[in-house]
Amino acid sequence: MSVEGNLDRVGHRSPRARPDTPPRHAHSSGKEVNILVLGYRGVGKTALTVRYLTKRFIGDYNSETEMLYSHSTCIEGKHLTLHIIDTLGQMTADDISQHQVLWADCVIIVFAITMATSFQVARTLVEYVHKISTNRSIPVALVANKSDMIERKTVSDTEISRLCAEYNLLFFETSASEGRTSMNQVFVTLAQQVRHILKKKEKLTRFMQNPAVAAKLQIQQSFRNLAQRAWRTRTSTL
Ligand SMILES: Nc1nc2c(ncn2[C@@H]2O[C@H](COP(=O)(O)OP(=O)(O)O)[C@@H](O)[C@H]2O)c(=O)[nH]1
Ligand SMILES: [Mg+2]
Repeated sequence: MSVEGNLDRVGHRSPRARPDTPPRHAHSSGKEVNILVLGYRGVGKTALTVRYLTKRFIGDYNSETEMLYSHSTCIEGKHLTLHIIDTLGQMTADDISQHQVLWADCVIIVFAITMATSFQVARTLVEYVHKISTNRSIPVALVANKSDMIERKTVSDTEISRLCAEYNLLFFETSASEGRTSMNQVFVTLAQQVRHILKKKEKLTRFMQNPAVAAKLQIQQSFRNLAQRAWRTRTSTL
C-alpha cells in the first residue's frame, strides 16, 4: 500500500473538480480546523502535507488528484480534527477557488526557494487570499520549501521579508525531503492561531450579549442619534 493509501483519507477530487459544498461546516466549534494548501505546481505541497501526516518523504507524488485529508491531533491539550485540502497547484490567481478560500480557517502558501516564478505566484495568492478575506481574520503561513537546495536559491530574503511584513504572514523555511523544520510546527502554529482568534470572537460575543453592555451601547446610540438630529436642525436653519 502506498504512503498516501495509509493516510486517513476521507475524500479525493478529480483534477478539475471544485467542491460545491465544503467537506465540513467551515469555521465551526474550534474542534475542527480547515486548512488550505496553495502554491505553484511542483513546489512540494504534497510532499510537505504527506511529511506532516506520515513523517515520511517518498519523493514521487500523485500530482493529478486534489486531496482532502482529515487528521486527528491534540493541540494545547485539546483534541482537534484538521481538514487539509492539498490543491493541485495554481499557475495564476485565476486557478484559485474562491469557494475553497472561504472554506478555509487558515491557509498555507508554499513556494520553492529554487523557483522564482513560484514566489511571484505565492505573492499573487497572498494578495488574493487577503482580498477575499477582508472582513475575517485568517492566518496565512508562507512556506519556503526545498531549503536543502540552498545552492540553487533564486528568491532573495529581502523579497520574502517584504512580503511577510506587508501582509503580516507567518513564515517557515522547510525541506520536505530532509524534514529540517518540522511541518508539525507549521500546522500546529496555524491551528493555534485559529483557536485563539475563535476564542477572542467568543469572548467578544459574550461581552456584547451582556445586558449591561447592551443597555450602555443603546444609550450611547440614542445620544449619537440626538446629536445628529440637533446638528441637522442647526445646519438647516443657517
Ligand atoms: N529536494 C527537494 N525536493 C522536494 C522537496 N519537496 C518536494 N520535492 C520534490 O519536488 C517534486 C514536486 O513535489 P510535490 O509535492 O509533488 O509538489 P506539488 O505539485 O506542489 O504538490 C517532487 O519530485 C518532490 O520529490 C524538498 O523539500 N526538497
Ligand atoms: Mg501535489
